[in-house]
Amino acid sequence: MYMKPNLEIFREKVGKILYHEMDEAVEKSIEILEKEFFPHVKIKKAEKLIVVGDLHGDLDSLLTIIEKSDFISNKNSTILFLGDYGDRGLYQVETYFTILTLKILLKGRTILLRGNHEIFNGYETIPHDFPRSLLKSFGYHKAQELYEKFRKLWDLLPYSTSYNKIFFVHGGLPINIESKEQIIKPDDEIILQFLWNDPMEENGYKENVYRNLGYTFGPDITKKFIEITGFEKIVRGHEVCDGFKENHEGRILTVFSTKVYNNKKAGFLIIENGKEKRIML
Ligand SMILES: [Mn+2]
Repeated sequence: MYMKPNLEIFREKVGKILYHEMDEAVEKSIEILEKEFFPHVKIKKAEKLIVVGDLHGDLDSLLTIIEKSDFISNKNSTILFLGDYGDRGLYQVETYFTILTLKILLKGRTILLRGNHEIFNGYETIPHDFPRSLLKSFGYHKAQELYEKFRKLWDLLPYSTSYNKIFFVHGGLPINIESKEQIIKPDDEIILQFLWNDPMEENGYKENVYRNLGYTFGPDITKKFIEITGFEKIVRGHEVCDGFKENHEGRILTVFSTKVYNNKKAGFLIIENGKEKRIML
């Protein structure tokens, strides 16, 4: 393990990450996350918050964000990943290796939320080719061992976080929130919706037929959530768009940080001194 995360090393390691290096990264991350685990994490003292949406194995976008945001050298910055690290892209192993190294070396400044691709309660995503990318890198038996450890690691990732009046989650707002307590200690049904839900522009909710799981939720549900919790805005990932998308009169902001989808652009968000900066890659 390196003393300081070095972007050039992450680039040079493409295709060359050894089993024991990956295994060590996963084991150490589990150790840290076990001590930290809480379903909802409050970000307290970040002067600059860097928000990264879905990555899906897009190492290049990840390293570009780390570089452009000056995350490593700016000690007053925190990086928040909104989940969906593996599946789809060509560099899933490298992407995990990078974010886990950040978690290990800069743990207080690195937050990894859980996305729906960090399989929850056996609800598999389509695609789920992460096991195959482990297999390609490490061979059958070692890939299986590593995958078991990843499942353990995913169970230790928080479902949501907040920073001042902003609430962050991978998918969306549950349709049945009645108290703030349900956010701090969500049950399995709420967690599932945090990971899978999407906003829609008409009031009410519908079954999320596009995803086959969870719901789409309307502006009335967002309004109610804001009234109950006191948050003013929700930032999430999960949905394919050109970097950013607004719903519910700007109360919901989607951030999308991967270029693995054809013709889609990627972006990331910086929140500094109460101001939001949207940056395209
Ligand atoms: Mn997702």
